[in-house]
Amino acid sequence: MSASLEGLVTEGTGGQWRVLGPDGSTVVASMRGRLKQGREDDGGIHKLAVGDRVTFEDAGAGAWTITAIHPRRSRLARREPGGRHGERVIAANVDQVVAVFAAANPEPHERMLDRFLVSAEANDITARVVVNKAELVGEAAVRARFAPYVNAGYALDVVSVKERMGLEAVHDALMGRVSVVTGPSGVGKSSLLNAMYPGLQLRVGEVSESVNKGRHTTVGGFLHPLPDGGAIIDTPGLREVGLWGMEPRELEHCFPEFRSVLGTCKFADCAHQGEPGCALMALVGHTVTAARFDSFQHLRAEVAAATGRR
Ligand SMILES: Nc1nc2c(ncn2[C@@H]2O[C@H](COP(=O)(O)OP(=O)(O)OP(=O)(O)O)[C@@H](O)[C@H]2O)c(=O)[nH]1
Ligand SMILES: [Mg+2]
Ligand SMILES: [Zn+2]
Repeated sequence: MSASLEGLVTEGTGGQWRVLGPDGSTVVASMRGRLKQGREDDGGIHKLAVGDRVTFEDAGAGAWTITAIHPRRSRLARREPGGRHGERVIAANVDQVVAVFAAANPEPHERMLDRFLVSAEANDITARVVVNKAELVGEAAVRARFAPYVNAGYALDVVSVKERMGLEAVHDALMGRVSVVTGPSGVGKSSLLNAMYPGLQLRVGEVSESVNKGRHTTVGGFLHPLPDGGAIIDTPGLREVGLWGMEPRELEHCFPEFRSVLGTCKFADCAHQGEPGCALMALVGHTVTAARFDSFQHLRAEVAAATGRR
């Protein structure tokens, strides 16, 4: 009879999970059969994800079994296309999403940033924006370009790994929290994490996620515990987050700077597409930028098309 241990899921797909135990070592474990047979509508907790806290035990002969999944305090999930029971948990117990872009090389795409932020908002998870390679255009230019995000309420860190500028603020923001770090390839995510935590030794300058490209079932990621508490989760999942199953009404609330006027348009079903008395459109050019409003319209068209297909 072996003792039960508590651990943290750091990686896993295809039924095998890496679990970090209390002594700091990692074992490969599989879920006890009974857990696997849980139903979709039991809260989804039976579907294990990176970031989950679990109870596990020695099954003998080098094998380990996960016997319980602990309740989650949050999760980053995407709904599955076409299914109303469908949500796939990308990571569990996430405190924040850190969206990393480069000031240049590669050029930042605000539309993609907006998509990451909407994904975080839809899951009630805080998000912050980090812009690296600031030395390429200068800090002032970065702050000017990303001002709409600060106005929307997001924390913005302007950094340069190359010049070791701004790293301390990001370090403080990560400390003690579980952060999903995401962003396009080549912006310097691995470089940034290595600069703050040399022990991580992440590979730099390679397209590290290419293994997962085109495999849409693979939404697993890696959790790296941080030496001073907290962890970072590196997942390809968020990049593929479609906004399936989201209603246009729900999308509006995922833009924090829209919230104060939602529900106050002249028409209750206002789509904010030129209707008279639209309170949201009245903000464009003032507290809502044309670019963010444009992003909203694009995403709105996407969710409306997906709703129509269901
Ligand atoms: N100019 C400049 N280049 C940087 C800076 N930080 C990182 N780089 C370079 O950017 C390139 C990509 O860095 P990575 O850390 O591999 O980028 P990544 O975001 O982890 O990319 P993926 O793993 O593919 O998602 C490397 O050649 C780095 O040396 C910076 O502050 N300034
Ligand atoms: Mg990388
Ligand atoms: Zn309106």
